[in-house]
Amino acid sequence: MQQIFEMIKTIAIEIGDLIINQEMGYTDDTNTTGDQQLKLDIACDLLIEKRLKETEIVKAIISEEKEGVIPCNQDGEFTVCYDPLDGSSIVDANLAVGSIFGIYKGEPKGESLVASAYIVFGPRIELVTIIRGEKPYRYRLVGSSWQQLGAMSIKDKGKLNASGGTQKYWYPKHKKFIYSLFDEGYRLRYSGGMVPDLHQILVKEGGLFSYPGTEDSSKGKLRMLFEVFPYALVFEAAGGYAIDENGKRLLELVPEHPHDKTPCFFGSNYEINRLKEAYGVL
Ligand code: P6P
Repeated sequence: MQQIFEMIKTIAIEIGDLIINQEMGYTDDTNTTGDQQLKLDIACDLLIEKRLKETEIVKAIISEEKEGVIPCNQDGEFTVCYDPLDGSSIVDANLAVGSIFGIYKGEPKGESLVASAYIVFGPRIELVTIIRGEKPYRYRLVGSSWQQLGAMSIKDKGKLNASGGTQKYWYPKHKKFIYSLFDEGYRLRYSGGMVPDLHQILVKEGGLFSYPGTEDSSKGKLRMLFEVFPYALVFEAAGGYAIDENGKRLLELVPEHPHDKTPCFFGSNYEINRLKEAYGVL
């Protein structure tokens, strides 16, 4: 697994350069999910594809920006599903964005996720890696070397409420629940980039990130293989919880299609129990 993590460190530095130097602007293309693609999306996707093909233990890759499975190394062991630059549409506002990697052994699904990693491109470049059964570790790029900042953990209760989705389309039970947290004094911390928004809850050791099903999109917006499962592994290993709208562990879900989405809730014990109560799945 370290071979993949080391390559992701190389990818982090190279994407950091692309974010600074790559010409912005949209292409005429859209990805499988129908999102219009930025030239930066394409550049990051091609870079990651190239680097993962050079990584012997990678058997195949699936990108959020492309349809289908791309074969890499015949003797490889792992399938890497990745979102090359999540939140790229907010780069023009100079907000933090990130890259997300799910490392699967066998058919990609929640239970075959054996490791994950994410890179945060913010005021500093940071990386979190995790192997199933171990703690998540946080690293920061200092000059050209990576400084390990220790294991990440989540407390029983936090203070942050990262509430995603268009409020106009929230189901009444979700709106009532989210506002009940604000009535308890939770602070809204939501940038529209799931990587920095989830990283903040992990670094601040608690809170809730929610991207629910909504009246205009019953399965929400976030994709299981590239976004949801990798973070579910991090949150559970840090002592938090990661569930869907039925109170089921996200890592028990099986997508029918590689780009399938799911409502998702990540957070501390207290907030997740409050959500289960509000959704009637306690
Ligand atoms: P909304 C970015 O496009 C993204 O996929 C995630 O990074 C983020 O959490 C979500 O969309 C934001 O979506 O509907 O809240 O603006």
